[in-house]
Amino acid sequence: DASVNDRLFFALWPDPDVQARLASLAAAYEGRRVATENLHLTLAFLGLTDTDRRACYERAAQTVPFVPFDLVLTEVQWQRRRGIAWMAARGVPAELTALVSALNDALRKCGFTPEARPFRAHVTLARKVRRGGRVEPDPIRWRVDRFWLVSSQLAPGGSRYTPERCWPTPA
Ligand code: 2AM
Repeated sequence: DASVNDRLFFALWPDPDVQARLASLAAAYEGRRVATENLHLTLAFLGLTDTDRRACYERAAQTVPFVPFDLVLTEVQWQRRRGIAWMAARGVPAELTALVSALNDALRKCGFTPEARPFRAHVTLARKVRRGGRVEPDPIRWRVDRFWLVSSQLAPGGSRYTPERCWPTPA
């Protein structure tokens, strides 16, 4: 049963409108562009997770305080060394920093080891990009009112991401 060991991560999931705007910026890059419906912002990467651990992560997510916020994505950056193009925000809202920190704290109780590097809010647009630059397009304003547990499936055309559950849980 493939669902016993899913690759999971917590993420902010843009609505289709924001995904389409991100995709139109990704289109400027030659390389392996992230499929429009896969564009997202990772909060915590959990990796291969069994059902017990997953249940613990889901209970942990339930305890995380969430305050809605606007994320304004302002710049597209490209790094030659890693061959990655991504979009980021000049200023990360305090609510987002607090969310990641509370989420990591809650997940620790399930045995999760958070990323040691500081959190850098970004949406990966394309990989294996050999040419690029830094641009400041019209900012993308993204209203964030929940966060998601997402599973990743390997598919012939590349990974496919499925947002599975969100918090705060819809009324
Ligand atoms: P990235 O966009 O910066 O590559 C799904 O793989 C998501 O989890 C991606 O957004 C990816 O970030 C993120 N991620 C973080 N750590 C990862 C890891 N060790 N392996 C794969 N993906 C990771």
